[in-house]
Amino acid sequence: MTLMNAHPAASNGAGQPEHDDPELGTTVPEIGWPVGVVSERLGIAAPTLRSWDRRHGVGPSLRTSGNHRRYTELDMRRVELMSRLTAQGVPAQSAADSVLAMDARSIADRLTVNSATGADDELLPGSGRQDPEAIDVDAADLVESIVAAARALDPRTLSLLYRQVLRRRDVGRAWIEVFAPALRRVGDLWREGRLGVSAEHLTSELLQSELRAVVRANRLRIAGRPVVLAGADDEQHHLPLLALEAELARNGVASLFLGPRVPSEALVSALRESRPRAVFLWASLARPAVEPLWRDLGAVDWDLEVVIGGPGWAEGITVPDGPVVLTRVEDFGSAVRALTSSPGGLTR
Ligand code: B12
Repeated sequence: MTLMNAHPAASNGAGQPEHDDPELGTTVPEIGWPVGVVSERLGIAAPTLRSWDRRHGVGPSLRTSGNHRRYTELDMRRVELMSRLTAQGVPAQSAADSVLAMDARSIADRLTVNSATGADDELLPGSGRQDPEAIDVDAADLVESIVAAARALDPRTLSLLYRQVLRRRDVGRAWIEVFAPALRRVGDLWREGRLGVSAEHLTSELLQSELRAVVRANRLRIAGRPVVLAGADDEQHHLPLLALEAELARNGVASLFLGPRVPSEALVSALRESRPRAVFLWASLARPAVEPLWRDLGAVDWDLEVVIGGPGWAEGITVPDGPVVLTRVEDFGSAVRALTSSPGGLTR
């Protein structure tokens, strides 16, 4: 295979690639790496690598005679640093500008500093510790980076971004400022046919594990009678429940997490067994005002606050006379307040 250098100044004129070795300070011949190997070695999806090359000029500086792209070791270091910066939420173009302005030594130094502090994944999200290396990036840029990583089906960057967000913000702010807007963008792109269902699944699956990590990190704080969290019957969306579970855990409030798609009968029987003071029910998809659940709550014989949230709940829901109080909440903060304070509902 003959390799040609895309930057003529760096070629030895014999088609033999060469580069300045930052360690040795000399010019030595080298072979380049194809995109698949770089992708595997650095854990960055090949479409992301191609997009960084095409859109931002951070890519392979060599080409084979067959015009296949080949990365040098320095190209790979550039890409690695670009990946770390975008994972911290730095917009791709700014990350590319920084990386391209740095010489080999500065790139190597920067990568060493980042690995030494374990900036990638050492600190537990939501544990109260903050990553001193993390840059406090604008929420809009983080949303953009999350959506770009979702579209590129890039799990590593997505996870790093989620962790980065949770290191700098508590769960409530993270949800309101970054996660919910990113989810809405993903949902809109999916509806317009501009993003596949696999990207939507990846976005939500990885977010689920990061939110659960917050619960794990706070497990020693949690005590007391749990509140119940559940999705409405046939309702598959349950990320808001996971975000609530995480924020409640940070506040030391225990929850009994029943997950998505909880049929009315199963819910009422779990409520009767655990006798919580409050239950939160989420619905994204539209539901009728009259459904078995509201009638079945007639079986409740203790003071129970039923808090409902999400765009799916109909107007005009009524619950049987008795100890059940129904409260509708419009946002994350109100849901947390309703579940952490003593009962007192709005409608009946
Ligand atoms: C992730 C996702 C999925 C994942 C769910 C994974 C999971 N574990 O939750 C998967 C891939 C499984 C999925 C499946 C489906 N999905 Co979906 N999904 C989403 C997505 C992108 C995010 C859902 C979410 O968490 N939303 C929560 C927050 C971010 O959004 P919100 O509800 O609009 O927030 C409003 C309020 O609720 C409030 N708010 C925000 N956060 C919080 C938190 C709390 C606690 C409170 C009280 C309020 C609150 O603020 C907003 C108003 O300003 C949404 C997009 C969207 N806009 O929601 C689509 C979306 C909800 N899905 C949609 C659809 C159509 C489906 C499917 C029917 C697709 C299909 N044909 O199979 C199925 C549903 C199957 C079922 N029976 O439930 C549509 C629903 C349209 C509609 N209104 O009917 C949406 C809106 C996408 C779209 N733009 O069209 N989905």
